[in-house]
Amino acid sequence: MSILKQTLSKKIDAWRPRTIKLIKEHADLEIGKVTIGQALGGMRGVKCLVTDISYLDPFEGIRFRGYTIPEVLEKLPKPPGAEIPYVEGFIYLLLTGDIPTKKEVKEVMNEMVLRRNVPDYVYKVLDDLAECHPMVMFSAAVVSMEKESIFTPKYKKMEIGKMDLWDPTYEDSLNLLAKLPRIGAYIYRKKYKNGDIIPGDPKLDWGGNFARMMGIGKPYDDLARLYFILHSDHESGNVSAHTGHLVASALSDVYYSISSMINGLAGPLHGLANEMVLRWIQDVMKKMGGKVPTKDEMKQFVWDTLKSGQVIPGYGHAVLRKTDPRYTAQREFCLKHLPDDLIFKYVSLIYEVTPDILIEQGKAKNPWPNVDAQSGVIQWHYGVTEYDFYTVLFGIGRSIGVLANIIWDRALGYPIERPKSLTTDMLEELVHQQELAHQN
Ligand code: HAX
Repeated sequence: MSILKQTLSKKIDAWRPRTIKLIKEHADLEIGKVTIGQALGGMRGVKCLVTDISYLDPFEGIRFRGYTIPEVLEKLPKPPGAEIPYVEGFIYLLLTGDIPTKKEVKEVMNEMVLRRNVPDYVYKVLDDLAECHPMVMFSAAVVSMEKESIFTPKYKKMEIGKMDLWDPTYEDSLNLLAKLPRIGAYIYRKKYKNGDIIPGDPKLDWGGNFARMMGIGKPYDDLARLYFILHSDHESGNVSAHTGHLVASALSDVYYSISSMINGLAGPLHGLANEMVLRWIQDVMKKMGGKVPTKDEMKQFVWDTLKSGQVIPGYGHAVLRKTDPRYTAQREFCLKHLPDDLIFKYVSLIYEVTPDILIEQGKAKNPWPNVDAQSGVIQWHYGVTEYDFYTVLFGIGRSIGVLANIIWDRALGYPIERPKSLTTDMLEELVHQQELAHQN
């Protein structure tokens, strides 16, 4: 058994008594209340999910297994000559909570290489869907591999007990993760580069191999590693993570779950926002004839967008109440590698003017930029100008966090998810009862 799987197995054994004790002895302890505003408002702030993979503080931003983004980037082992850590080490961290040694990372890397091979029929699916949006191709490719699941036949044959369900889920997850860079790069080259497919190199790490198969030179390998790490997880309640968790809670295998996760990510208020940001900037650029606008001109574009009833893509967040540290990490990459890029200048100018405007408008609870405000510009700089593709990159990264969550969901025996609904009549009756109580 690999060091990763052994370590994970030990961690699971040590963790289970904590969850069991909480359920057995403290199940009735209240952790919050739910208001009508929350029930009708997308469940904002309702505390009803548990994950230990990441935690999102509204003012600090994301921590992965307790580590901030700068800490993750500093502490994890890096490939020789690289600025950004191995994604394989980050996978190890999310699964076990431990910072791996170089040896442990190498072992995950070797395992990924062994599991990389994408079945031929997946390429056929992708070829047949090449006219569709890349997210459709991505989702279909993942679900088409369902027949590779190790979990599903074992479950059907009743070969495993509930406490062991995590084991085949782990195997499925690593098998799927290992294939995602190949699938992503194939979608890109098939759709936008005349099907000129570049083979992978088994000597390369997950991120480095993705950059190679995309056909883009350094430092795109570091960018790929950074991008996948930053987009991996944002605790459980966002649409993609929650969808993956929800579908998996029915004991659907990870191929069904991750395909569903991808479908949720494809919404313009979620993962597709990075595409919308680039579309919006390109539109402004066209109107400006390619020149960088003045501050006042940019303010006018932002106001025009708001007045036409549109949102400013890349700004606002359901939980965060400050600039997203994932935005900051990418901004730092831009300041180092592409400070003079024209689109980066637009992005910086938008950052200068937009928060004040959103505050003045007074609607958005968070006027600050999120991860999507910054991610497209870097891709564009390195030649990935087909912004339809950006959310596929997000989805490859997000799979890392969602799969880590699903493995732990199974390990801790989380049940099928099933919140309770009320009717509008019932809510009105509650209000009526409260009004009567006040009158008496
Ligand atoms: N521009 C203009 N108006 C905005 C806004 C923005 N960027 N963000 C929020 N608002 C508006 C909302 O539309 C809402 O208006 P109505 O009352 O008229 O419906 C009001 O402000 C209150 O919204 P909120 O409570 O601040 O925000 P929500 O939690 O409802 O929504 C969103 C969070 C991220 C969906 C929202 O901020 C948004 O639409 N942003 C633009 C799209 C975007 O960048 N999405 C990516 C988010 C990060 C992510 O998940 N990436 O995958």
